[in-house]
Amino acid sequence: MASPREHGQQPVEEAAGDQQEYTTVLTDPVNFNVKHPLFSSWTLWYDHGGKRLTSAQSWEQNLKELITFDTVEDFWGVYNNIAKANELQSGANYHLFKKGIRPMWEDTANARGGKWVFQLQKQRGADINDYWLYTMLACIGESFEYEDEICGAVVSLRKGFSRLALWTRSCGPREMTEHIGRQFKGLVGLNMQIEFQPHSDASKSGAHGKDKYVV
Ligand code: MGP
Repeated sequence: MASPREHGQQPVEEAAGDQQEYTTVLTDPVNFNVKHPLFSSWTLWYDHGGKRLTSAQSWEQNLKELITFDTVEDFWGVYNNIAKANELQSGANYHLFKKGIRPMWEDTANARGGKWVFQLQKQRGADINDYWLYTMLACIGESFEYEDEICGAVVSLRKGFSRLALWTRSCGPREMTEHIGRQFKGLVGLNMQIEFQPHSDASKSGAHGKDKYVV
């Protein structure tokens, strides 16, 4: 079981391996041009859904890697210059994943994992933008106690509804997975039941129906 990270605990200095000091905008108060580093680099992917897919390979061919960023400023630069989630065409998805994790079940980081998921009806179109933004901020801000469990998130536009999913590295223990689900709801301000689905069920590779939780 992964151990929870204390909120606000900052691994950057350890990772740097020396006594490096934090760099902030105040480091250069004249030029005021220092960017705020994220804990990790994140990659935004897009797929348009498009034509009916017949194989894992053709599904993957639809995936486009848009950009990787590792600062707060670059995140907002991307966010402010791409289509909002509710402007995507039906069938399309944005995927935001830690750099190095492909947004697919087959990636080793996802292969034994699953997703916390909820749907909104189409008439709540604008709400999905807020939920997607709060989800991305929770991810890049590494706000989850079981941070190592978080692989990424996906927003999906479909006919009549939209869907948001938080992908985790594993499906348990139950206590940990449910904790992540409850924290996800709190961080995005969601007041409805959400469901956990193991990827093995979605991919039908050994679907077993267990590890299905609700919070
Ligand atoms: P989906 O978009 O996650 O489900 O997957 P949805 O929205 O219920 O279905 P849709 O038809 O309305 O889009 C749709 C299909 O995309 C799956 O049945 C797979 O064929 C393919 N697919 C999706 N994902 C996330 C993966 C993946 O990670 N790997 C592979 N190989 N195929 C995937």
